[in-house]
Amino acid sequence: MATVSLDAFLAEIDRLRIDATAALSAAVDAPALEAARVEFLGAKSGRLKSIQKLLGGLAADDRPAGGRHFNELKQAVSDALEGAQQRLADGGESIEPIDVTLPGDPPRLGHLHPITQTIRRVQEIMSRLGFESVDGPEVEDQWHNFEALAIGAEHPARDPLDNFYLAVAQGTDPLLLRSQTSTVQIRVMERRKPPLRIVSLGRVYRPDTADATHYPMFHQVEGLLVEPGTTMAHLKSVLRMFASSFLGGDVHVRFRPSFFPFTEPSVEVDMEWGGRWIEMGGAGMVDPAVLEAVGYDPDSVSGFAFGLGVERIAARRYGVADIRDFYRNDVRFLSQF
Ligand code: FA5
Repeated sequence: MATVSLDAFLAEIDRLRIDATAALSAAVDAPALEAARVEFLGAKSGRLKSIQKLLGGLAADDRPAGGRHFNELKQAVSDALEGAQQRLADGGESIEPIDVTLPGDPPRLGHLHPITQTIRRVQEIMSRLGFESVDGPEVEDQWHNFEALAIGAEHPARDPLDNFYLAVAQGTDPLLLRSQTSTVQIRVMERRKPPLRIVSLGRVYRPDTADATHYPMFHQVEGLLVEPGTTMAHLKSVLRMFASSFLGGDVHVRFRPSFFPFTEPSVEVDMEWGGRWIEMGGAGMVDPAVLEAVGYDPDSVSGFAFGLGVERIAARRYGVADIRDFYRNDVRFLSQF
């Protein structure tokens, strides 16, 4: 009989325990389980039998310990066999049967935010009046947000407390988040010659306290038309046509004398809502000083401009009493539109 050390014997026992439990738990049906049983517990040439034969090669002192480990192994493999038999008798792993005839879970369909829908609708209406949609940057310099619009250095609209100025290196021109879309009028007139009909919709920012008609980030729709012979009558017709297309033929529009540094004369544009007048925006004839600032000849062309609050016209259209609801991200509210 070949001699064998106790360490080598115990290593054999460990390997067999691992192989046997893996094989028995992997058996998926009765023939596979029987094959595993024969491999490990077979009376003639099972692997347990071979290990049992090694016992005789242990030194006499090691034999009691070896025998104890062998018996434990035999018990463990027998238990694993019994567990596997039970598992197959119970019908294998418990797999939930799938009823393929049941209807599936339909994915919830989303849609565009009401403000985005409003923006697209405004662009569509204005394009039918010949106004092309253009974009401008949200981070602006002082020239485009103020100076070219005749808003001088001392004008209160430039107050740091009324704007979101950005931190820039000392000595460089301050930048800010634009406070109005009138910036785009300047950018377009600087690049192009009249005639012009453009509309620009985008975000603007003001440190206003949020309430039912104010939000610190909101959207404006800016319109600009520059053509020879343009008058206030054209401005009023375009705004009335826009209002009746967007809000319905029965909407009342009111023009109230006002002041903006970049239009002359200037008006506030109000729309009637539930017996009250709501200010929707400002408008006027482009001031000759602005036309000159962008290199136009105020003696040969004139133009009008307007800027309306998108949240307010959306609120009027959808019957929303508080514009903050547009930004609460409550799907129960948003899914209505
Ligand atoms: C302007 O911003 C001018 N640029 C409009 C203009 C354009 C005049 C072209 C002349 C020619 P005003 O500050 O009034 O004007 O803002 C216009 C509209 O933006 C307001 O009538 C209102 O509808 C909307 N608005 C202003 N502040 C807020 C705010 N915090 N939240 C929501 N809407 C606002």
